[in-house]
Amino acid sequence: MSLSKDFLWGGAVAANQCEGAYDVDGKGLSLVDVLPAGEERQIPLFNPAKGLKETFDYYPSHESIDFYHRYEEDIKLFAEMGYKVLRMSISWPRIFPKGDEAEPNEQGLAFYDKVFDTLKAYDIEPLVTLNHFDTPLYLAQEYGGWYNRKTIDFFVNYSRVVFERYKDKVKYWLTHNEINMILHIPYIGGGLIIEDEANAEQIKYQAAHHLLVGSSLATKVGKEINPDFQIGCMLAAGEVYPNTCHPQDMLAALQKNREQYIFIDVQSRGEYPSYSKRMFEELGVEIQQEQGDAEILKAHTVDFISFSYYSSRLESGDEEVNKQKGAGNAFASLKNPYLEASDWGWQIDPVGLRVTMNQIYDRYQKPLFIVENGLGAKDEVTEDGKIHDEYRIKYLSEHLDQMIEAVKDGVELLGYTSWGCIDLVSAGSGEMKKRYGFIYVDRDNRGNGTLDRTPKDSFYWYQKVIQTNGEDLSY
Ligand code: P53
Repeated sequence: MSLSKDFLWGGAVAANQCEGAYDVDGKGLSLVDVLPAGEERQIPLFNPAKGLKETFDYYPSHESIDFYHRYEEDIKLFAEMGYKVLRMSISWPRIFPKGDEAEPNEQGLAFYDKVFDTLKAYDIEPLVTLNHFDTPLYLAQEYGGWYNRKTIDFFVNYSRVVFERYKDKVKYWLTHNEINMILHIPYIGGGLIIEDEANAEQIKYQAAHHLLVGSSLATKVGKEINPDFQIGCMLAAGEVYPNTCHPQDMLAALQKNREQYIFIDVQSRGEYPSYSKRMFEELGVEIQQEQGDAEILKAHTVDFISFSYYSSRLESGDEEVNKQKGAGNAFASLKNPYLEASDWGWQIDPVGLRVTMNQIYDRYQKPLFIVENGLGAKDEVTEDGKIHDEYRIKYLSEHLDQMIEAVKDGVELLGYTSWGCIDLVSAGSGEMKKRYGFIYVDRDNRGNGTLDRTPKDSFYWYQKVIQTNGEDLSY
């Protein structure tokens, strides 16, 4: 048997993409609550300052898949698949509607008590992200989001409240989702509304510094409240390959990889890496640190490294060649001739998962947790009322196969949660039709549909995978 018997199999969702109930029981507005779907969403170019003055006719997050009212039914289905873990997030503005209040919203706290109690009834361990693209909108508008150092205090206060409240119900925590995404989608990653493009790098890296200090301070507080907490960081991963074996391409790939790893280097090793000095100089970035920041970062590092993996990427050392990069994803990449791509242009590379896992483990030597992986695809309900999603099964089977190879290579892996285990709103495009789930949700891009849940073929396949602890990936 390749995986340990307590391997944590499960799925992942995020509050901002599944809960809906956007203004119910005292919740404040989240960053995504003012974003429309489709073309107009324009991540990372969307300007919410402008968006707020306009009104869009449809906001996908307002109702989403209504997990807020349907969590019992959904968790029951997760249990039927055999989940050992559910990765989820707490909506910060449900607990602190504006973000800067002294006292939390009790109704928000009560909701997550009910969710955790339901999970416990099915023996499903929660893995909870404190900040999954969910800084309160008010903090973005009034304070400038994470660019403002005060946001650290608001975040730590919020973290303290939820750690205290759920200290006996939750053991596994992540601080910020995909911390490096602040460089690519600064609005949903950090509540940054960047009007001064010339200063964009400075703003993003300064905000990232605040995310890092906030993460370390939250880790400190968490460990004081319950020393048994396991607190991790979260990287949007995917190895960057050189476009050719030209040495300049190799160098460019190395540098692109460092752009991803830089924040995890801090969260795992406790200090900015040696290459950061030159990198910041060349970017014209000067990070304002306060006295004591270095000590805080050093003292409160993470217990494990979690990451999302959808695709590898390709980089050239020749700027002319890099101009051919396709958007497809918030991560622009050159086209890899050896790979096929999803309907949304994300290149499919199962071996890249094995490569990425080995790279991360070589670098940090801490346990890993794959907390997102999956295929966003269009599904069709056939006449028999079913969803035959063999393309998704194929994608997942090939990735799990490579995941197991990496474990055989010696990588320590705590668990695997596929992304969007139930269909939910896409972060990048706001669409419903970009589906990742084992469970189909009847809802379209315009918010039509019954919201009924139907297990897809992949549901029964994943059930078998979990039952056999990954021994049987066949389909
Ligand atoms: P969607 C790209 C763009 C936006 C968010 O993405 C992303 C990525 C991929 O790295 O990150 C994660 O929904 C994120 C999830 C998100 C998922 O990727 O655009 O943590 O919230 O839904 C998939 O297809």
